Amino acid sequence: PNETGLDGWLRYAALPDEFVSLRPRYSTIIPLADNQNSPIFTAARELQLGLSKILGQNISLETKLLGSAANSSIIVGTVKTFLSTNQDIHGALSLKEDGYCLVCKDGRAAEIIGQNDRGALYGAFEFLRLLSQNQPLPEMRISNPSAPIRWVNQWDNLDGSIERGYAGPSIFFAGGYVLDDLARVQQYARLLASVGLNGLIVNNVNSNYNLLNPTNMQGLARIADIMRPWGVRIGISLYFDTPKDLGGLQTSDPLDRDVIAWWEGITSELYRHVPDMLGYLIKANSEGQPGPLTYGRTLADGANLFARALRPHGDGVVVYRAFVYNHHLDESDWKNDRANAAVEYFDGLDTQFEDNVIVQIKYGPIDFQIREPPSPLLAHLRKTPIILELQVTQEYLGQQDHVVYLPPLWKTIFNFDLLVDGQQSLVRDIVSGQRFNWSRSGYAAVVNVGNDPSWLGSHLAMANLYAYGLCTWDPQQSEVDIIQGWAQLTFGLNKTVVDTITNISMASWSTYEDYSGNLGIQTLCDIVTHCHYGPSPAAQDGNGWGQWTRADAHSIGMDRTTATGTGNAGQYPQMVADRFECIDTTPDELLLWFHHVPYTHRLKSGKTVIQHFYDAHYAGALVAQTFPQQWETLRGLIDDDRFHHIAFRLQYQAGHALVWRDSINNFYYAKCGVKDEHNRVGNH
Ligand code: GCW
Repeated sequence: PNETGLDGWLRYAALPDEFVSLRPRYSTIIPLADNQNSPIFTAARELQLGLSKILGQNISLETKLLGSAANSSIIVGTVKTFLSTNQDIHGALSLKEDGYCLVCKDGRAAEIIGQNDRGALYGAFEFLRLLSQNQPLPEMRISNPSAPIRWVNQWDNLDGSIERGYAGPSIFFAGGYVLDDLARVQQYARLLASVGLNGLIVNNVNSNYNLLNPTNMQGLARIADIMRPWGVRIGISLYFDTPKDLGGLQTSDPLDRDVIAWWEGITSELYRHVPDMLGYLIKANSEGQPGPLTYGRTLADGANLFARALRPHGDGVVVYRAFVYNHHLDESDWKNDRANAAVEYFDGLDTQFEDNVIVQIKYGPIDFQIREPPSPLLAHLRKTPIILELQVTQEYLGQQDHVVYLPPLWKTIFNFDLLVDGQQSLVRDIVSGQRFNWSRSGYAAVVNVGNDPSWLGSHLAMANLYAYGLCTWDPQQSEVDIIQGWAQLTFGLNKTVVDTITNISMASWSTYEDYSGNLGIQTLCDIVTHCHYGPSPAAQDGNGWGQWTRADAHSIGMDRTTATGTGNAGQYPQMVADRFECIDTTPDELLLWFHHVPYTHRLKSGKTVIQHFYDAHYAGALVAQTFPQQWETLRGLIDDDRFHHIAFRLQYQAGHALVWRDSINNFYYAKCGVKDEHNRVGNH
């Protein structure tokens, strides 16, 4: 058996005999499609594979409906192809893009009807998921995604390295070119499709113009060809100065006629290679990258340049990142605040973008911290649709060496009510397009898989990729259900296994927050060496990045109020702004994000800030010590390879949690001199 992890949660482990005997025997699988490359055929082949592994049934594929055999067949197709065979498909007519309808008749035959061919594939994966989990098959189930855009962003470089990748080199590139062997890319597309993800940006937002050389264009075509049968379309990140640096032009000014013509040419060339390209992702005027501001133009001028070049070629979009800020910010000015940057830079631009521009916004105003409020920019764009950017890669969150199951963090953002115009405006309803009537909006997550057999460097971290797909499909799905389902698919149905993985995962985010940065102070990891790993509270001030805590001998926290601080609280809609403006109505977990207070300030919990720091660090480190012990109970219940791989990481994490605890506690004790009520800190 393959226990290396390449199949991730798609292992299709055999069900125990007593369960298999209760399942129907299927006679045939019938894909209703003409084109062998259609995801409908992929669905049929996947069903064939899954049924042979899960139920031990070897079932043939037929391309025609065969009279009475249809009674025990699994038929997979789209609304259109079902209608063309004159079948009654009742409920499926109301499906949304990418949605599917599962109909399992009398427990014998099954129909999997996609709104489009991707939907058919998603329905097939759902069917196989239910079988693997030994759940009953539904008489009829309709399922639609919450948003049309459900993408991943790779931060892969042409040389094969991966920015913020923790699992070996790229599966896409090496030595400046697209790899010859793209077998892993196909396996990756399968994983993405299985959780409803439909797009992928292939290369790092810190992009390299050589991506557009002729050899790499052919390489992009090969990547697109491999992913297409899985319903995953590709797009690319562009380097703004490519006209100058690759095209030999004098400028990359977005309003220059030659520059415009140059991008039009490149875009046509790209569409010749990738006819269904998603479009472009642009990081510009950010962290030293060139952009329209370099040429005295607006961000909208920059985005519209690409939007117009894409327009003649179909439904391509420009995704323009809102991550624009000055990374040489002066901390001595108490009004300066990186968290204000996105709203300031995009001020007044909402109506200036072409209608195929989408703005991609990181979930928080700074940068993927352990806890942030939602970005205020999420409440400012009404006409321009958005993509919410998450990270599956755990850049600041332990880099896959610490287990941090992310949906509980994501839910704090999805469920946040921004109260735009005083009306309910949950972030998830803004992102879905519902709140402002957008037809194309959704989610992207940075997913830095590498060629390690575990994909992310840790088997447990794969729960976050699985969960990301399920959350974009339905952001209201319970995070407990998601982790239980993932554990069953990945490790089998044993209850101890599922419960233990669920317990560790559900405790993991708050545990990591407890032993890293509390009360909204940010993660407190090393930002000086730029590695973003391990405790380094001193690094949080005196840097140009604007990731500050303003900790001195007496007080700590960013004053982001309008009255006395940076005014960031005032960037939120009025009712939210009022809440964050005032200490009494700011929740404890975001206190230091919005307020600068003495270490002895009392929280709503009754504890002082500094005592909370001390206690949380002891509590978090203590919980981390239980992870290896809990895991130990699974010895012999799962395969040895993965057991040891995870045991090793949890043991390491338990140790590193102690390093975190003592580094942070000793640092703040040395700064403020306030004693720990329980006499633990400073007594070593
Ligand atoms: O989180 C920061 C990372 C950079 C990254 C940047 C971005 C790709 O530290 O590595 O660059 O954000 O999102 O553009």
